[in-house]
Amino acid sequence: MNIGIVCYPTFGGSGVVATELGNALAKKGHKVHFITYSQPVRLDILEANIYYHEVNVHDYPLFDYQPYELALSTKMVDVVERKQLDLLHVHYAIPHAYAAYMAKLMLKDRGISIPIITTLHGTDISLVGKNPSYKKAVEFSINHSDCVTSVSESLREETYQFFNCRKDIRVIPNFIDRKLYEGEKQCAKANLAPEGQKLITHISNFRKLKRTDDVVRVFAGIHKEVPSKLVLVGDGPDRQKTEELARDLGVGRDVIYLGKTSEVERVLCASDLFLLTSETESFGLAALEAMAARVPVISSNAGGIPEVNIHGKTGFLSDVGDVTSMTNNALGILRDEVVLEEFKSRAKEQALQFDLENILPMYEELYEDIINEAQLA
Ligand code: GMT
Repeated sequence: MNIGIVCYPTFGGSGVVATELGNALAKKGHKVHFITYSQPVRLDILEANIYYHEVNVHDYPLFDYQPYELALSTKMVDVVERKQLDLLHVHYAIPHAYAAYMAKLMLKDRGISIPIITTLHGTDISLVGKNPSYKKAVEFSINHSDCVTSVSESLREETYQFFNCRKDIRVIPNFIDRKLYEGEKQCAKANLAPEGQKLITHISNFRKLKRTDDVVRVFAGIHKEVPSKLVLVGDGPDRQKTEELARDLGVGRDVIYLGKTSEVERVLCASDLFLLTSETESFGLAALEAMAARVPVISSNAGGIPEVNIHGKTGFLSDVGDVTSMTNNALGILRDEVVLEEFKSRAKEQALQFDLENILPMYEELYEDIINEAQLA
């Protein structure tokens, strides 16, 4: 197949999923064309079957806001026409699904029919999409996609609750590539915890909804009883606040900030516990990646997290903001090496259900269905 993928090229979960999906499709022999405003961070640009088409937004002084959607839909038309794409798969509804619909109309005018698949990732529905400034456009774009997928059952339900959605939304969960977590790799344990302390990890974009102050509070509770270090990966608006809280709680010296790094596996393989305290989370890809590296998860029970982290088996779930419960659950795992080992094994086992080998065929099947339907129409 000849597939167009539109996504955010940044470290965000939706961009990571889109890029890893494209990389995997290319390995299977499909031609994959990425249409983005800069090169996606995890893109295997030098591999066969991967093509990159940059969307150029011109900085014209008349505009306070440059018309990105216009540039994007024009680029989609251009790539579909020149590269004879079979379909466009857009990740994150805003503004990608909207721009794709415009591209579809423009292509129709030029005698080309192109099916559009929109994958909903979370904040495009739960946060940004509900904003009155965008809601009608998001609803319209979803209803005019040829197919809509969501990364969890929870996100699917939320979409039906908040939008007048006429589409049958297919759930295709996020995935990990088990191979990334196997074999020899330079685990960072000795550098991060030289005295054999337990390593507690959190990875996010440090936005308000991640509640990173809860991460620090839970860590402070763990630290009182178990020699430990907290590793924070990623960056975002709340990072400084989080750092200050760690100092105020007297644990600043045992918090390690790594910022944005692409060596996540080297950190995870050294970790004993992963914290995800989010207020809302459609799936929690970071938690799944931790589990793939045999790391149990202490999390909130928000959104789709319970579909990934199984309470009492791969970690524990608590109500959003219940720092005491999260701390007690963490200590319950960390205090006993046998218990910790059991949780680690079960976390890995659960993560393997989301292996790329199981999820990739779901997308391929969907693409084939959509292309066949478009040909019949
Ligand atoms: O979590 C974020 O803020 C990033 C966001 C994104 O769109 O890049 O992540 C969302 O998509 C991920 C991949 O599908 C999901 O694993 C995350 O749970 C989801 N984030 C939220 O729903 C808050």
